[in-house]
Amino acid sequence: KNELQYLQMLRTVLEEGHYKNDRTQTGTYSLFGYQLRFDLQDSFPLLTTKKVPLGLIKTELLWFLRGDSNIRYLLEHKNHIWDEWAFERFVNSSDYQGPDMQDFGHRHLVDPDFNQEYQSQKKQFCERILADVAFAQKYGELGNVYGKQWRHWRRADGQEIDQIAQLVQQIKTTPDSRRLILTAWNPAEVAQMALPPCHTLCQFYVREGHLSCQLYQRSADMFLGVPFNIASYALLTHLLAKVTGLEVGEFVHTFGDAHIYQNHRTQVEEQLSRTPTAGPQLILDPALTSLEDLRPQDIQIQDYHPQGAIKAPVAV
Ligand code: DHF
Ligand code: TMP
Repeated sequence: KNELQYLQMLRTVLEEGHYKNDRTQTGTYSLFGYQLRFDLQDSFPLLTTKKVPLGLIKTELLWFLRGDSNIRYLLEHKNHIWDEWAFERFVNSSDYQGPDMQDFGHRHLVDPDFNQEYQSQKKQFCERILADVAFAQKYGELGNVYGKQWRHWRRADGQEIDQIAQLVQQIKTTPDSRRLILTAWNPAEVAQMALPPCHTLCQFYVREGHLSCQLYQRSADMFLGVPFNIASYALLTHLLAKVTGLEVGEFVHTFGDAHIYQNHRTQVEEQLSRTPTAGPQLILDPALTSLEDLRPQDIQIQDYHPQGAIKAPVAV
């Protein structure tokens, strides 16, 4: 029943969404304000109506939890979900000497010759990030996105705030607190970010030994980003529950601008024609006691039997 809610929301956004232009000039069907509730006791909310790669969700979350905002770590783990936003900064810089990549997000979709050139340049870019530390420091960096704000929020006096460490401490010592907040939205630094945080703020809540999480997502790509976001925050809730000795409760997902890109329409219709099956179970290494020494292999999924992947272009 967790997944049916997501599918119902997809249907609603497609049928009742208002056509709206957007920053990427792709065009969307959009609704403002919506909420889903996932019971984390029931199953782990990884969609079964299309294959969602948990490996990429794990390494992205571990990257946030490391306090890292440089794509080098992601590339080392063969995770390419953030490549375009780092590449965009590089091709707009004076260090880039290759063929014109202006507006690559659109042109690679409509011009096959350009697409070949673009794929080759992006591949060279990723190889250089892995091979050249100085280059990676300069162009692998996305600006002070999620990880930096979570673990190294800079105060005016130069000191840093580790929101994750504080959160773990507060959940343990004052579980009834109404101030269990994790925020990535730092108004002083939003302008320098490659992409201002989409999952902007979340709040945790403890009742009768169960930990719940509510996320406010200001902008939601319903087909591509949201299945990742649901699994990622469900996983974060499980991890925080594990290290604070709690059970998991609910994940409440609250949306601002919820949209389906116009060029995802046939993919969404394909997904809506499928019937969901029972969700998988999450298995965390029983020895896990802290978020500091977490490794991808400490997180496993059992009984995940999804239908085939559905590819769609990401709007840059
Ligand atoms: N921009 C937009 N327009 N939508 C997003 O969802 C988005 N997400 C970002 C960064 N910018 C974004 C970070 N998260 C994919 C999933 C999540 C994500 C970025 C990309 C994605 O392309 N998923 C594919 C599979 C990718 C793969 O296998 O490498 C998918 O089919 O789910
Ligand atoms: P925006 O900054 O103009 O809102 O564009 C961001 C796009 O990326 C928008 O389509 C939402 C999408 N997105 C997600 O849905 N989830 C995510 O985790 C990220 C990073 C982006």
